[in-house]
Amino acid sequence: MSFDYDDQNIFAKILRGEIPNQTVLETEYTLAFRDINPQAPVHVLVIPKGAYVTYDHFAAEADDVEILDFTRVVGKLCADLGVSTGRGDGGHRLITNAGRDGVQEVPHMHVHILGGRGLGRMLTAG
Ligand code: DGP
Repeated sequence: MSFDYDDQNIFAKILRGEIPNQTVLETEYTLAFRDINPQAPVHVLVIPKGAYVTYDHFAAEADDVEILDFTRVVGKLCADLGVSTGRGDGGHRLITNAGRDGVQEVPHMHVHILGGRGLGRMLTAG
């Protein structure tokens, strides 16, 4: 399996500092920032700094340290943003759209953290 990464995508430009973002958390391997078009009171995007198109690309080719860091950042953010499932917080939904059928808009791997209100059923038709 091979994955083609387009380094002109918006998130690559954000990582290069060419486009501003509202950073929530940054580590050596991972960046988290506010979605420009929030769909819920909490809507944060988490991206690896490496050049990965989709989650399956990341899972296949990222180093263990990148995957560990990304996973820990998502967990820390859920707590920091008040959408954990611990401490009586209300919980959250993680979404990672991939490819054509996943209706992925930006071809740099990202996970949406959504929460702060009831999010309804997972999928709607169409
Ligand atoms: P998707 O690829 O469909 O999972 O969604 C991409 C998301 O990225 C979408 O919710 C809007 C957001 N987005 C697009 N362009 C920008 C941008 O320039 N800055 C920020 N912060 N978010 C963006």
